[in-house]
Amino acid sequence: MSVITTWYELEKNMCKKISSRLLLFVLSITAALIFGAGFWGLSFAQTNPLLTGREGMIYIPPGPFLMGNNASYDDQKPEHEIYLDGFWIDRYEVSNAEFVRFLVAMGNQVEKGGRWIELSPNSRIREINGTYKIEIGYENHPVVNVTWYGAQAYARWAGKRLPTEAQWEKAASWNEVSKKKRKWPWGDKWNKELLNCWEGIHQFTTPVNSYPDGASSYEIQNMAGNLWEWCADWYAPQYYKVSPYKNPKGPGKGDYRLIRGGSWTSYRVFATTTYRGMHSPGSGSFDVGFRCAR
Ligand SMILES: [Ca+2]
Repeated sequence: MSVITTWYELEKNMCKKISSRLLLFVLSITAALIFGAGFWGLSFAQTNPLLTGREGMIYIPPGPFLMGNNASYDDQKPEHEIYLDGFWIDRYEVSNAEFVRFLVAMGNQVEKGGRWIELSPNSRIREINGTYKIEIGYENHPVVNVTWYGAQAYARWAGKRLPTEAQWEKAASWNEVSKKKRKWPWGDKWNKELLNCWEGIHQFTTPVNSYPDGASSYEIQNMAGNLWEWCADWYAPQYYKVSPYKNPKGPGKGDYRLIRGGSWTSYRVFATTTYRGMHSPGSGSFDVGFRCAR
């Protein structure tokens, strides 16, 4: 051990100690940050692999799934296995706040004879002095009165598209673990407390993130109730008899587009995961909204 004999040596020695401590401190902080980030990234991915990647969207893995219901209306027959590629779908219905951002950017354009959204009294959005305002308290409620063309235009603007009917049904009904489908998103037992429908509390819409206990197995919310949701496909009652096995996209033409999941105005049968509703694409409604896929 060296003996410090002068102030100069003492000072030099202390500087060395401080520098090495500082270096050690910086190194340990860096290591902690790297390790910590890795740890949280890993644990996040492990606890919920479906929620990684894209804000507000959930990944539905590729694979076969059973579509339709032999125990229900004729247009849901026959039950048939189809295969879907993996896809992303919005966890929530599109909200008034989201749709207003689109209106501000694009305006409320006319397509196929009608405005993208009908700003009638049912809508919580108002056009005031050339801009769009939402009635206070309804920002996070799902947007109503949007035509199919308006929903499609929003999806395109957002870099997304409308889900196909098959994608919607898989996201609402399929359970990856049991490889079985559910009658309602949460399971096979009816429970009016798990959705916004006519049989429960039905005072118009509820926020898009309401009823988390009624979510599908993929944790997608309000697929049953709140609002019917536009799908990309034309409606044809006989389509399941001729549907292709891989990624069906519906018939090439029709008069009505599919809507799915029932709404705040619906009884339980319309809120099932297999019920096929239809609506004229050029008109919106106070009980029809949408979510996007990609
Ligand atoms: Ca819904």
